[in-house]
Amino acid sequence: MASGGSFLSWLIFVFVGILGFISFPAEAAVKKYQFDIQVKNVSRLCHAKPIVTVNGRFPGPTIYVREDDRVMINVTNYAQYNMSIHWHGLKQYRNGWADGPAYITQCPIQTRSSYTYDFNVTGQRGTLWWHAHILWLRATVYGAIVIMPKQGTLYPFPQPKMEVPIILGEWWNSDVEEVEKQGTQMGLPPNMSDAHTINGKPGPLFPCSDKPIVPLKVDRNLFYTIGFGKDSCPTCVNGTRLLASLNNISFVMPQIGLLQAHYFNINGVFKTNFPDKPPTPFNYTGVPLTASLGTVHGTRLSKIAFNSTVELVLQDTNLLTVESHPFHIHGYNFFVVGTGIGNFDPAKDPAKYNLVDPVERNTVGVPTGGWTAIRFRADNPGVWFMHCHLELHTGWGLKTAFVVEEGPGSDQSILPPPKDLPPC
Ligand SMILES: [Cu+2]
Repeated sequence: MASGGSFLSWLIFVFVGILGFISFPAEAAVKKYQFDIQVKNVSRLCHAKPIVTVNGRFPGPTIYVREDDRVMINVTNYAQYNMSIHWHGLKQYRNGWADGPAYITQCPIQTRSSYTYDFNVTGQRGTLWWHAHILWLRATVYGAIVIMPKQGTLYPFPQPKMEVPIILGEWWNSDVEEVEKQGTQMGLPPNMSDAHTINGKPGPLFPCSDKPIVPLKVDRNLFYTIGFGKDSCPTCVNGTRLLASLNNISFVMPQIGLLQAHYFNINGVFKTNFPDKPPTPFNYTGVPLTASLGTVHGTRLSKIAFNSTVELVLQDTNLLTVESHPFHIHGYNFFVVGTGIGNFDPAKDPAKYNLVDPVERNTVGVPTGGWTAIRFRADNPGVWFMHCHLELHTGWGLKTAFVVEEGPGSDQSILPPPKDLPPC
């Protein structure tokens, strides 16, 4: 939230790039824009209210000009407030008439009247912004001005691939002019804003915002136990060596890439019989289990249908000892919907999942002697590694991979391998 002191403080961060060059051929030395000042209903944080806008947009339109252009912006006021617009940072050499502050360089544009801000952009480039310069209307009446270099002149930095103006602002659920009036009556700073905004949006953690979509319905439930174990090792000092496993399977690295084997249908490299749950359920986090658990070795993967929704519960165990493991999945971000200590309870724990605003990650810590539940949509075809990111554990076999099938669409199949893909 904004403090009273930073009420209506604004910043513009801008990444300037080549899109402007493409979108706006520079032969036109006069750039004309029409700004209609309109009241429009806009909703944020579940609160709809009428706000003053330019052309019905919040934030307003981005102005693209080139250094040395003449710019003519005709402002027509259809709102009930008087209006003036300031072109923030433009030097307006000898031309204060186009600067905008009400009662300083002009009288405001009255309702149903127009005024054309007519100015040259000289000796400056980069990204600035424009905003209302009367009352507190700049809370909603603002936008970016991108000044590109002259044709044939480059920016003083390497050309970026694209351009995205990022405008920081604030949102009040109440009418901003009313908020200001109330503050004045009380003799105090007005109420703080209800949210900061980026390009007019408060972000996914606020109510009624666009949110990343967590799969709510699960097509495939996976439950993988994480365990340590011992193998016999005649050449080792103790005659044994440590290993690690998922669902009691310690992964064996193949001799060629699994993705190649899958793409070219090469048999004998891996099997797709990785079990969806441990072969024998037990009290995973009870007393340490040291007996032989018959851990098997294999290059076993799990096949996942294209675009299916997957829930994977990673359950730590007390096989030899409990431990915390940072699990990483390639090819996807996933949502962490739940976590807990002890044994995952499929009857009770899902009811406690966070399906509203779970974190989206590519790596998640499975707590010591606990579990973590993640969800993702398998919309990326290919072979995707999943492993503990502690190299020691990975080396002991704490890994597997998903074979995600292809979809029917033309852009839902694995791309052909590059020609210089290294041979094994
Ligand atoms: Cu680990």
